[in-house]
Amino acid sequence: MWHRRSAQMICFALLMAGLRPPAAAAQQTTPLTIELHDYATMPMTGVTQGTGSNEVLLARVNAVREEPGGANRLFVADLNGPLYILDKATKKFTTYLDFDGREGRSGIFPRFFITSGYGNGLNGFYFDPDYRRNGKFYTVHSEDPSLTISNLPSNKSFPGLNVAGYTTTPSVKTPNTIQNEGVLVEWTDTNPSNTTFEGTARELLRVQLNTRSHPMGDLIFNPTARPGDPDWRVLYQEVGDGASGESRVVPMRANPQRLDTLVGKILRIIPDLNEHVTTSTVSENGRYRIPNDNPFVGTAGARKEIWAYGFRNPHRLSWAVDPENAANNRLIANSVGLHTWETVNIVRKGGNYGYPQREGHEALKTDNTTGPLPAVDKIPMQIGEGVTDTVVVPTYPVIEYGHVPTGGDAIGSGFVYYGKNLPALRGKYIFTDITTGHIWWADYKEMLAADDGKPGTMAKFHEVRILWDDPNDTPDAGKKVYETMFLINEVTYHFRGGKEEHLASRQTIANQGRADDRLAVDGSGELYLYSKSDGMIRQVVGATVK
Ligand SMILES: [Ca+2]
Ligand SMILES: [Ca+2]
Repeated sequence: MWHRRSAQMICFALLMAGLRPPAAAAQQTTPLTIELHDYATMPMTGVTQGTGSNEVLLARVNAVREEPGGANRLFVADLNGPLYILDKATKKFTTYLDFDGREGRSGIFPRFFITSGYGNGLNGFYFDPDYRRNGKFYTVHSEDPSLTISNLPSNKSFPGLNVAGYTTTPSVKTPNTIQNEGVLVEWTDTNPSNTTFEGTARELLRVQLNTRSHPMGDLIFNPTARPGDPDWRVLYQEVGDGASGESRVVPMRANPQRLDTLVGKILRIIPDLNEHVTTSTVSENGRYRIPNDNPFVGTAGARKEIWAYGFRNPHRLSWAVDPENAANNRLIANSVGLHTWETVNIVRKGGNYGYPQREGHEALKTDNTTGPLPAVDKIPMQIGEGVTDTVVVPTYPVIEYGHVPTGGDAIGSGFVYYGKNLPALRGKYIFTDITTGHIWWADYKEMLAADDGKPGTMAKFHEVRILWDDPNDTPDAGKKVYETMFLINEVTYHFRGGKEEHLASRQTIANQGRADDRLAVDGSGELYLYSKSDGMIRQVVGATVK
């Protein structure tokens, strides 16, 4: 009894002092096991024996979204170009659009770029919240700005796409050398009930990126916003830092912190020029509106689109919805770290997430190693090449894990589970590591509590094991339990004809290749897991704690 009380008091003292050590590794707890069912096999857009980091992936599936309104279709984006409609009943994929118009190919965009960089291609896809009525959806893709050919779309393979009047926008400038562009496009299908596109497209935004890493990608609408709410049909768009933040070129390195650039940011815009007309202004390029309540609207020299900043690669956004208390709803961004910390961040209006002066709960030094925070934990606000007199306290992640064997190399996506089928997952945030195929969970309430302004307090996270049926086994062999997705992906890669001995692309912690796993949710909040290495979509059909 005495010992227990002492331990409690020590814990209390640590907590009060803000000294609770960050959870760099998963906690030992009663394991949570999820059961996976092979749901759909993506058409192969990679090759079974190839070179480079991308073509060896059997399909670069990167977004799985359910058509709003309880329809029976999923829309699935492959970075290599196709946007498919997946019929949930027949599991049949239909190519709805194809972005790959490179070098005479049959797709839409002649400057489309996929060759290198893990995230380049058709990266983002999201439905307008009012899609059932307006047929609108949004995509983000990469283009090669060094090409001198036209950047106008072609409809040679998609005659229903009316390209008359389509014009591109001036690329938003990013300081220093440019190797990539991220392009946000609004599409309007006049007949959403069939499997073909007929209608128009409108370029909303084009952003310069310094390198081919960390592109513009994921996008999301607040799923709880309803007509009349300030957030109704307001788009949150992440833009990676284009690897500027790790550059040794000093002016480039500052880009994620600079409020006059769009890179290393999360943006908040109104795509429809007819929405929120009295509470917003029209953007510089005339294609979208900017809400008046964005945090830097009144800051001279700052881009008014910015909602939060100081990110490296916040490549996955999700919206945590607490069905019992709307005050707990949050936008969450998962950002891939440089050499040290992978992070889950609760996104605050105007928050500076510190990169490249912070990584995880530490300072990031100019030699790209991490160390203790400075005594005065503040960062000067930067607009242009100089800093301003304003200083801000950075916002810290709520979960972090290290580049260690019990961690991984690069955080994937995650979701707070709010579905009905898997009670064991309710209130839990479940997330992946891309390369190792680790899956973990954290308690969402702990994540909210860790969003306390203290760098050292983090939510704990816990291992998820995976029950899966190996197709190589005899039918009576039953399902086996796996520690991570890695072997499941490797077995399936070989089962589908993959000829490399191991999964492609060597990584430090995963060692042999990259599993490339991410989670998705459908309209009911049920979970799917998709993987590029083996080109599969799997459904989470069970979850037990024992
Ligand atoms: Ca249609
Ligand atoms: Ca904290």
